[in-house]
Amino acid sequence: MGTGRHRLIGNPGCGSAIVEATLALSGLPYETEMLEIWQPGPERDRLFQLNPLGQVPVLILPDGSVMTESAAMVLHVIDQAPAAGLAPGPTDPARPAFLRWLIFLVATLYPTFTYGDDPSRYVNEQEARDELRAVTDAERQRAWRQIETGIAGPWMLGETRSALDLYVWVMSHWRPGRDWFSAYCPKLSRIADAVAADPRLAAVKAANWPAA
Ligand SMILES: N[C@@H](CCC(=O)N[C@@H](CS)C(=O)NCC(=O)O)C(=O)O
Repeated sequence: MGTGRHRLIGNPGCGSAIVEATLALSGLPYETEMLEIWQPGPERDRLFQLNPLGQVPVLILPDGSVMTESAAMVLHVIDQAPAAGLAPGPTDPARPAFLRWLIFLVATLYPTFTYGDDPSRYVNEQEARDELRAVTDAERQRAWRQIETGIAGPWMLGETRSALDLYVWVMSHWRPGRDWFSAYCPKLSRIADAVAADPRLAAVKAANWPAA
């Protein structure tokens, strides 16, 4: 059964914040439902019913259908709100770079968290777990540095703001953290700061990082 608006399932500070920020800037009506995803219980059970991977974000569309994968959601929201300035249009010269970095963020960078956050899911020995954490942390830093080198600023797409900047903002809160970005990726650090200062995102910021 549809509710007439998009319903975002998430957890504060998680990747759901990327989609929440995208929805906030889109002007589309939406609601959020924050679930306890890390501890066993009915909320985590609900998440697994919606997404067999047990990951947020999950987006329930107005017709009641369920979507997973943040990049798919971002592209879907952009389709629904093409005038919101969240991505260069199909014929814009900046479009290929938008697609490239969007896929890079979810296919190269995000999995370093998937495999590094809880290595005990994948390997048994403590030594192997420590190694898996270390190599995924190193791969992530390499990926961020590649982006840093590949962009001109002030935004991910130069003069064109886009949803890519929202990924940078949210993910800059995660390992290796804001201080590392300031030290090694100053362009990305400035993007994160500029997005954080956007008054249209004040509610998203307060909901996801209440102490910040
Ligand atoms: N490819 C997914 C990755 C989503 C993901 O890894 N989400 C994390 C939170 S940031 C999660 O739900 N982790 C919980 C778990 O793995 O148990 C996307 O882009 O949406």
